[in-house]
Amino acid sequence: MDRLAALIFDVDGTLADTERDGHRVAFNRAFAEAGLDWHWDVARYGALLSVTGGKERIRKFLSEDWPALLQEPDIDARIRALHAAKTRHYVALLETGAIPLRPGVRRLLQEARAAGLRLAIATTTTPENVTTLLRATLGEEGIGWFEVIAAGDIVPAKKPAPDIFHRALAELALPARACLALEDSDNGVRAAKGAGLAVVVTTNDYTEGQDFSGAVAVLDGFGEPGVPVTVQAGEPPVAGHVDLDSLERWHRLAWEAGL
Ligand code: XBP
Ligand code: MG
Repeated sequence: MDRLAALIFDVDGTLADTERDGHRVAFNRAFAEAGLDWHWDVARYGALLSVTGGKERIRKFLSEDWPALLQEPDIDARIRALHAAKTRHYVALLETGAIPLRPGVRRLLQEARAAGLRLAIATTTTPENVTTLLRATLGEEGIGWFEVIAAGDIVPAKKPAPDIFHRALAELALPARACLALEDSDNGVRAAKGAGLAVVVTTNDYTEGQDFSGAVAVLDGFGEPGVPVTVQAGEPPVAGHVDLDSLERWHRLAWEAGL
């Protein structure tokens, strides 16, 4: 069995709770700026999260509420423009420091770095959203903590397709069996599993209760020393919170169980 050499993190919902108070707000600001009376409330946005990718999410919304618009010849350009505005609003919101990392993330990243583990990102979101989040939360040097940032439209198919994980593995030049994916959603688990990766899930308000079959562990967060996590599936972390020992153990257990 390969020793754990790299952690591959999802961003939205895993590194930070970005969806409800970040992406959703930015979409609504872009709609208002364009003079559209569309508004995605918390529940509607949760339903739309079944589709990953912002442009794809707008298209899904149109198919449900404004199907005739999808027939218009300039619709692709209009979606692209709306999405570019959304990215502008989202980046501006991140720059205010409004979205922190989830509890335990900074500690875990520091532990991994101290132990010589390599770090990568595999996400469907736009690359500048990732670098802005890392800069706003970890500082400029935080971007360099991640050897690989695989993001957005660089692959043809977004999660649940495995493409973005294949891309991250290729850039790391590591086999899937030497890595562990950290995800928050059913789409993320399917994508990671599709690329042959062991995957640990930390849920959030939008993803709890989803089907995480195939994940080696499902928890309600990373926790901190003295702030234990609740375990929904898999072996509980010995320390009570997610640390490097627990990640190495889950990685080993996944491979011993034949993934
Ligand atoms: C995250 C997403 C993203 C963001 C929006 O999925 O679905 O689409 O909501 O990002 P995951 P963009 O965490 O599984 O990667 O608007 O930049 O596409
Ligand atoms: Mg996610």
